[in-house]
Amino acid sequence: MTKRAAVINDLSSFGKCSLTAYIAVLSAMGVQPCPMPTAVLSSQTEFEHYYAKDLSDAMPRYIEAWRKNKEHFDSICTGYFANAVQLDHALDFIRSFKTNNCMVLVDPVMGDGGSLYPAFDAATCQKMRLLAKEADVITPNLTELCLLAKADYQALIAKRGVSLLGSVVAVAKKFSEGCGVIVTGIPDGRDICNLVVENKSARVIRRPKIGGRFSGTGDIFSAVVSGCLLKGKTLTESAQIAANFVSACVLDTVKTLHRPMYGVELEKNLNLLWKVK
Ligand code: PXL
Repeated sequence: MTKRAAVINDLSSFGKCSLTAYIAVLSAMGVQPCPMPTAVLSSQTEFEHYYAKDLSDAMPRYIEAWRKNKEHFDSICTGYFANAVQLDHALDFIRSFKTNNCMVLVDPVMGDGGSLYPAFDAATCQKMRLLAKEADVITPNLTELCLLAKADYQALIAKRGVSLLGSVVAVAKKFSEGCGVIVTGIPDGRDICNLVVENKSARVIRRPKIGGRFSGTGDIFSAVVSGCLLKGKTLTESAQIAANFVSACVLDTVKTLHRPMYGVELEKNLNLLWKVK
């Protein structure tokens, strides 16, 4: 039977992030995405003008309806939340629907480049820590890892090379307590690294850095990882496939006249995911 993933994330019309990324990626991988939108936005929040409709009130109603219909999920993936209350609803969701055969992936979307996104504050960070503790796998970027583990981002980023990666492994191990961690998008010279930390082991997945920062790449990465894990891949294999896919999308993007906040050339590369067995 086709596997199902509940995806708790926002729906942004421009930016190719969150639900638009997840729905495309999971569908291409033969997994049914079941979206629970946390908010609908005319575009992601980096655009100069955007409209956002908070769907906090809808979340408990989805949970109630899905509970009554006895729905089940092979995976639960969480992403962007518009406020701290939504994190309580997500915790409730996980406690209602997580079974032994259900993989929980928390992408602790909170910030990037050392700063928080507009909707986030200390209260949301604290709740995100609780949510991350429920996860089998988390996919923070460096900023988010530091927020989760209460580590100093500036001190970490000031280190370079082996020293930076070694320190990130130590922070990730301290926070994770058994869950798999992929720290995404760590800059290292001309490369961009993803660090897979699992059961005391650590692997670096290194790809050449192409262009600057693009909207949605973290969401595309996490979506590919969750699709791969549902296909039985290991965490390291999943991270490698996701890194290759994001690189292919970015490579196509920089060839064209592009605007980073509009995201990457996702659609024309989805065929690469059909082949993931
Ligand atoms: O890709 C992360 C993300 C998700 N959702 C919304 C965002 C962002 C990043 O800015 O604004 C609405």
